[in-house]
Amino acid sequence: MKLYVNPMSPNSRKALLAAHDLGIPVEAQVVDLVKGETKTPAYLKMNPNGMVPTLDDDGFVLWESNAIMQYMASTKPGNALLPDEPKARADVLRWQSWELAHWDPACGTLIWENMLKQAFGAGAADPVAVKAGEEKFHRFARILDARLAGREWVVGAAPTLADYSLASYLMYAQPAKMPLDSYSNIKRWLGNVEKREAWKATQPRMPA
Ligand SMILES: N[C@@H](CCC(=O)N[C@@H](CS)C(=O)NCC(=O)O)C(=O)O
Repeated sequence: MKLYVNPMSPNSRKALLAAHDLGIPVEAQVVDLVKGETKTPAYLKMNPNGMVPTLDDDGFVLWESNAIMQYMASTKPGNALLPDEPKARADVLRWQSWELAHWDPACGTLIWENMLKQAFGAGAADPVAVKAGEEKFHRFARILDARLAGREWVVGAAPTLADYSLASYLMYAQPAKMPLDSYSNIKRWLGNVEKREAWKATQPRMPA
């Protein structure tokens, strides 16, 4: 399988986490977003969104990080990351859907305002946007924190794709100043994810 990724991208990391945990050898092709490598005609032919990640499995091209994760897991029947039991599987899909619909945008505003904006020379953080981002973050962090009360993992008793999807944006919790202080369950759970070999193996080297 060939995986077009950028190691700094949380969505790319989701696909890499799944591949690593499942023991699927992937040929990672690094795509430079700043140089516009996701906007070339050849890349857009594969992924018209001009985004990473994109998977190419012997001509089968797939984009959307969570779909890629599920596809990878389904090539390894019986694995714990995507349980076979219908209710557990639906629960994984529920949290991966919530992650894309609510959690990513909540984290994303703070990543842009507090971290990327300056790095891309787009000016200082806008206090109004930061405040709105923090409110959005709190709205959804409360839900995830409540879910994790008394639980080690988001679904069932073992890590699943849902944990990796939900944790990926938190790789930037610190530089993006995500207000995690009052969410003790999220912090404990994130500590569990960070201990996984797959998390360590996919940790990018952060620029200063
Ligand atoms: N929903 C997509 C989002 C992918 C996405 O936003 N990728 C970012 C990097 S994390 C990207 O490639 N951005 C480039 C752009 O927006 O032009 C997924 O989950 O794969």
